Amino acid sequence: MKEKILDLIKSSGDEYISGQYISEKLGVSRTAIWKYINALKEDGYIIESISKRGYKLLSSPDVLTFKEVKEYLHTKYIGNKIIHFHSIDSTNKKAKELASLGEDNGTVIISEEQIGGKGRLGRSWISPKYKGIWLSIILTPDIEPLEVPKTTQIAAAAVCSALREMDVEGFIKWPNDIIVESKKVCGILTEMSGELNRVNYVVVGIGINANLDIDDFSEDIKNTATSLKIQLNKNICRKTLTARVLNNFEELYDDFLSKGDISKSLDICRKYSIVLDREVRIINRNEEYIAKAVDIDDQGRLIIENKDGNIYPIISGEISIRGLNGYI
Ligand code: BT5
Repeated sequence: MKEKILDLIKSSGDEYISGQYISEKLGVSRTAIWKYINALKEDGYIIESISKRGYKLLSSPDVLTFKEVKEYLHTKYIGNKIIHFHSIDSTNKKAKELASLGEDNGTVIISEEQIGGKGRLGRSWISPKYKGIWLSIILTPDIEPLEVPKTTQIAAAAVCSALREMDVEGFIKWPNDIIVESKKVCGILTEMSGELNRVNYVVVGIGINANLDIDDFSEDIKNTATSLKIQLNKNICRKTLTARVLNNFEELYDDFLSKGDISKSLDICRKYSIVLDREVRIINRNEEYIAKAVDIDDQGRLIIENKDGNIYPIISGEISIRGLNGYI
């Protein structure tokens, strides 16, 4: 009911909408409407109420509910359903739970805060409340498990494109980081459930540091992490960025499913790669060595040339890469 009342108030634009009208239209008492309006105010909506005239929406909060994101979405199925939380341990964890119960392809889980946000290999991801975009997309593609890492490249290309639409010079640090001004602004965590030759579901987790302040980062990552707010010196609108990411993601993901290759995403990943043609430090479990990143192949693997001149691919997910100077 709260949602329906919000829809009505939104649809009346700059006009006041009377309590009487809402009451008749939705079949609820004036007292109940008043309670719902108060609940909306608690959610961050600024609603003016004037006796005898009614209610008018002055501003909506920058929350990432379906109601707030949908007007910027141009997708067919990604984000058709957004399951929104104010706080959760991890959107990836929730997405996996729901996917295993049969949640639809394209459903997106968003939380305003994660208290157990996850990075790769058991690392943690800092996700303070109302400051970032912490989301997970549920996908049920009919692809081979070996192809699943490609969705990380698709997501990286989608985030990079979304940032560039906003005139932010984002770069992709293969396989799963987006970098602005040499610091990490976004990380991607792709997880899957499947059998040897069958994918049950894929969860693509995307964390974007939108409006974090420097003190939101723990001491150990203050020098390597940044946010769009820190870079641009202003708050950014999280709901439009969320929609841009999902719009770009669907376009690139559909291209992959229809053509069977990720060439469109790879064009973006190569163009904005921050590792290609550079010497990189490769940290592979116990060993660490320096090599040159020479290409990203059609599978989305990083092709490196080691000091003996051997050229070989690295598969996403097994390796982290650190640059020689500082982090990248
Ligand atoms: C990643 O892992 O970069 C993947 C991060 C994915 C986060 C999203 S948020 C929505 C969804 N739900 C989840 O629970 N996760 C996904 P990795 O490459 O392993 O990088 C993790 C490392 O980045 C940490 O060990 C820290 O050093 C650093 N880090 C942690 N939080 C950060 C932040 N907010 N910004 C930049 N760096 C961060």
